[in-house]
Amino acid sequence: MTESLKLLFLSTSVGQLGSGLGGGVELTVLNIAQELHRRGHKIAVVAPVGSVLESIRVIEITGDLQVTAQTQDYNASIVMPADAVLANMWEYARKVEEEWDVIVNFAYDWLPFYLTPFFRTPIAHFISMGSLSRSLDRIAGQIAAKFPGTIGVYTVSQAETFAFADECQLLGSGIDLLLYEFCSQPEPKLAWLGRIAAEKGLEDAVAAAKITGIPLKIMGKMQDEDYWQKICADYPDAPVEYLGFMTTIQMQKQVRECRALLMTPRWVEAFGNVAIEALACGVPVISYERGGPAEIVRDGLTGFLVEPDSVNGLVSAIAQIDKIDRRACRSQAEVEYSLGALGDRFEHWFKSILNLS
Ligand code: HBI
Repeated sequence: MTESLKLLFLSTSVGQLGSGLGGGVELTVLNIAQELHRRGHKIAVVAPVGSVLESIRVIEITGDLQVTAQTQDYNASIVMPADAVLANMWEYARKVEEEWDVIVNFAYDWLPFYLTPFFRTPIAHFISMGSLSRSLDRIAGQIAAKFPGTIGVYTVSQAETFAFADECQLLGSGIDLLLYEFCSQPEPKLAWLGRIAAEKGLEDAVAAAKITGIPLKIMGKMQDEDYWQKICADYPDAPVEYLGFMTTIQMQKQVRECRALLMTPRWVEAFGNVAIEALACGVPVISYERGGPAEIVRDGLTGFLVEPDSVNGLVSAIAQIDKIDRRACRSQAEVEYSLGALGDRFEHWFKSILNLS
């Protein structure tokens, strides 16, 4: 048993943990907090008021949520609301920093990076998306140079969107496999999971459902209502159903019965937690060969990688989906994406920052 570390996590700033507004990083924060807590480390998570994180201690902070980075222009100025919850979260961290061994930032925002040199306690930054803004690229590059080894990312393709790719610790992701039940006999339906927003390319999955006539079950946070309404107007008779934002248990009950998960990222998806959630249920993943999913899916073995933005590519992959052995999907999740493997990578990262490993 290694000595236990005291780790203060500062959450994403765009929504309460549990709301789905924080997308995949919400699951990442929960899984890492739970796994490191299980190993005996002391964990607390600072997050916007209203956040819930199962059995993990949450310190709730009031204030205005941050504007989401992916809706801003690359050259946009840094936006800070008047009573920014992000600033209030870091004001709290400044007050208590002496009580912690490492402060871990999960917000994709300029401020935590800017504040880093003013703190005595080491700060680890987990960057949860690819390059989206000049201001973040610049400040994160400065921190990567000044504090080597303190920047963590999910995947190689995500790191490569930044000039400081070589300085990034590759941490991947992982899930609690006990929550996902293998299904060997799927029903004739497909799944699409994720925030309903333009960067996720949902319209292509809807188009593929229309062409194949196979019902598509859509689950995830309704982030951009206008975007969804436009899809419904463009594809009025596509066999699709929006099931809303669900808990992991509810979501996997639906997904496990599907013949495949469709992933249609328009952007460089940093990881794609939904891909490993599907694999854990034995569900093959059909994804554009772009970003994180391209590093997860074993083409022809646990799903298919398709030419990016090609609806016809999705359609021909769907036609071959029975070639995939669903047990191979589950075993890939077990071998590569367990909580234990994830916990090892993060524990090693924190200890290397403290020069303990
Ligand atoms: N935008 N400004 C900002 N800050 C975040 O922490 C943030 C975001 N957009 C999306 C997001 N976080 C998460 O949904 C992704 O990191 C997964």
